[in-house]
Amino acid sequence: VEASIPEPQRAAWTKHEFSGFQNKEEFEREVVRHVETTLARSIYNCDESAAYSASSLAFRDRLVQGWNKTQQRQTFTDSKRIYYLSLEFLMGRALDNAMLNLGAKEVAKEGLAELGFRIEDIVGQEHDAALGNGGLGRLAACFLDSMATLNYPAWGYGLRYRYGIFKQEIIDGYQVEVPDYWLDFNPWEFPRHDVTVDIQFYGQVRKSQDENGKTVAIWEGGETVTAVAYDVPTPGYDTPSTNNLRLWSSKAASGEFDFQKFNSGDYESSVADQQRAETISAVLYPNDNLDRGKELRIKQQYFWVAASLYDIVRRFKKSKRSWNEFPDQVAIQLNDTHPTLAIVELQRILIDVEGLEWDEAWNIVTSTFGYTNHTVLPEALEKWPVGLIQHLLPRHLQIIYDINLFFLQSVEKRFPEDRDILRRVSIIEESQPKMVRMAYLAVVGSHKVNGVAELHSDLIQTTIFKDFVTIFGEDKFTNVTNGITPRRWLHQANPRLSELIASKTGGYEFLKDLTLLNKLELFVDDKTFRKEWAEIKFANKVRLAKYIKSTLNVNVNPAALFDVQVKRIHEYKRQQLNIFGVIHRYLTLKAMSPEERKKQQPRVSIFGGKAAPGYWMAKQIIHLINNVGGVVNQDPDIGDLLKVIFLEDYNVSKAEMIIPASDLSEHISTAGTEASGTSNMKFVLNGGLIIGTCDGANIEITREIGQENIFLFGTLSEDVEDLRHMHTYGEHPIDPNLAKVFDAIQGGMFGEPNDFNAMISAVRDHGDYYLVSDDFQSYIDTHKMVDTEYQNQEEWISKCIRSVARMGFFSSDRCINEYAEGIWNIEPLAV
Ligand code: 475
Repeated sequence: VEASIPEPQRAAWTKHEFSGFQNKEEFEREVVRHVETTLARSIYNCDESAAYSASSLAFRDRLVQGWNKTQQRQTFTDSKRIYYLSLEFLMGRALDNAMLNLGAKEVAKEGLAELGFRIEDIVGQEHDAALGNGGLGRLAACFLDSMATLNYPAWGYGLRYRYGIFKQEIIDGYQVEVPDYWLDFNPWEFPRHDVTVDIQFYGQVRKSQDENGKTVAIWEGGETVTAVAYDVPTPGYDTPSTNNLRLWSSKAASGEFDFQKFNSGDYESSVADQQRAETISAVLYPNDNLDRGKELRIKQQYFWVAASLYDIVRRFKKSKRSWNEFPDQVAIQLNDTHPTLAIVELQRILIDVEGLEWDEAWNIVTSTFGYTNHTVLPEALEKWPVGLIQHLLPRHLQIIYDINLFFLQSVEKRFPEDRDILRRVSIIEESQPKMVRMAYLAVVGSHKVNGVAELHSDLIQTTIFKDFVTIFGEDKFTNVTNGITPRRWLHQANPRLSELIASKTGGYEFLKDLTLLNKLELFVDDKTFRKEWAEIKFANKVRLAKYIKSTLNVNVNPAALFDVQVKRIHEYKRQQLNIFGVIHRYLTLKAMSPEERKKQQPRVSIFGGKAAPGYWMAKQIIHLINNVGGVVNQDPDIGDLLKVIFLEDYNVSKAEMIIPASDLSEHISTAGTEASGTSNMKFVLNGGLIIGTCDGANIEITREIGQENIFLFGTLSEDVEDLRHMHTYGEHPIDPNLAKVFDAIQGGMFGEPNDFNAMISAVRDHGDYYLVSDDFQSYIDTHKMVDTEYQNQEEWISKCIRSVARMGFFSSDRCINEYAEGIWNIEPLAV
């Protein structure tokens, strides 16, 4: 690296190498320097916000060291890189993570203390980076952490939304959405005003002849928007490796801030053009597991994909290799179908710009891409009207048609007697209007397709992609069960538990090899260990109880069983089943004599999660939860026996506080609907047990930790179809206990009954698609078992410890190694 500096200047450049702070003294010096110079503030009125800013800048300086080295090394060794394309990166806070990954949290803690601050308060100043909705976006963030920790040469590519997921406020029991403007002060991004790409939209395609007489397509006209790169360093744990997350921001192309309009005095309309361009990266679509088919959304997708590919191709071309080496240098992973246009865009670059033949180009394309599916819900599968793509990206539509033509020709040749198969597998759905099926395009254009848990990977191979398995063979389809980073979800969220585990497993090695947790099994019967374990859980519950008191002014008893369901609100995730179960519990308690009540296990039912702003039923569920809380929490007959809490604005940093405080968490989706779930893993890793259905990763968690350590209930996925059929065409009596719950709601016990008509009729009158009534009895029976088992605290703690000891499989490090070996074909590159 040094050799690239010309000899006469080399000494001057290298003698000034800056290495950030190395100890407490130097950390303090850097904080003070940043307060005074970078922030231009007086050190005599430095508040927590300024202390956060200065600490972040001090850590950022350190990150940049490793980041530059990592990038230089990747460039000089010219090794294969993985590019992870995701429309969402739900990163949460960065400072605490940087401190821990760099191993400098103690230094910072002591330094901040000497400067008069508590580190928790400083870390708590940070605004979450919330560029995601839920599971898919948080998975991308865990993957970045693992890819850096394992020293893989990896880049993330995403959009730099000006507004992340909205902030949720609960007003009179209703969700209200407030915009999340988060960029006021963001020390974690580096604007690269010199790294820009002009992205074309609209226009026309003209056929022409090149100098060899070959017909070529020329895409011209339309409008141009400029993508500007913003880089975010993403550090690994206990390694200098620091990868890059490149987020694109849109602005008007420089020629576009139109001098003609400007000169002709049309200043206002030229500003309007500017703003229109900036709209592309303005806001994250707030839908989880739902595709609404908005034009701006596909503009976002193309804008981001085209800028990223231009960047990737530019980097590849510097190596002067031949095009057939592209897949040896570049792997691109599609996080769901959102970046599927990348397949078309690369094919376009190769044939229209670089002049390759179709087949050669298509080989390169399909060897480069891998596609991860995250959902089988029909309403989430992306489809775009042909007419919209024709208008927005006319050349891409032609290429999509050609991809489809060649694909269908090959299918027809192989299955000449199947009259229906072409219609079924066509990338173009012959509906009114015609639609482009993005998942099919992603399958056809990738060399590997994976689901995110075993059941889900089996399901996609037997349902939505069944024909494609026949056509391409089983080897193209695989499973990579999701994982979570133990750095954030154990070490950062639950430092005391992490420390206790370290004391028993031989230090913090388990954070890099999570299977070392199995050493904990040796201590299951160790009295003092169990006591410390229980104390940590209790302390985490006390902290959450204080938070509940300070935000909702409800007193909850930290000795009660904390029963938690926090995730996006969705009918398939069945928060309605949970709240109906809570109402059943309330009715049961009310019907008891005071003596009988005294024998009951006290509970706190804790909910949290956002509803998509247009998802009316989900909002009704939130409203019911809040109204039930309003009644139950005031009821003197009930006291500590039951409290119902809705925590506002669930996000990554709140998850870090809530998850370690759970005794029991709920993962109760209708079987076959939750692709994997990842919070299930986080809860178990933090010493909580699960009540869940046989769905997603719950099944593999059960296999790993043992079925005696999990509370499973409900319909199995293979029986769901038959039950739904019965609901529609046969008898469908409502479960009698559920009917009593409905009566209570409709009798006005929880406020205006009409507010909840839709929730009840979905079950009673509209076929109960999510099987709430079918699963109700087994759900409440299983909760009864939970109550009984919780009374035996010794046995409960043993189950928790054994479960944690067996969770090694669910590290996202394992998951990334599987991708690296089975899909990306890349090797680690230590700095
Ligand atoms: C699954 N989001 C979880 C998680 O694999 C799984 C879809 C369309 C539009 C916008 N957002 C989406 C998802 O599909 C999504 O978040 N899926 C989730 O991916 C990670 O653990 O079961 O629901």
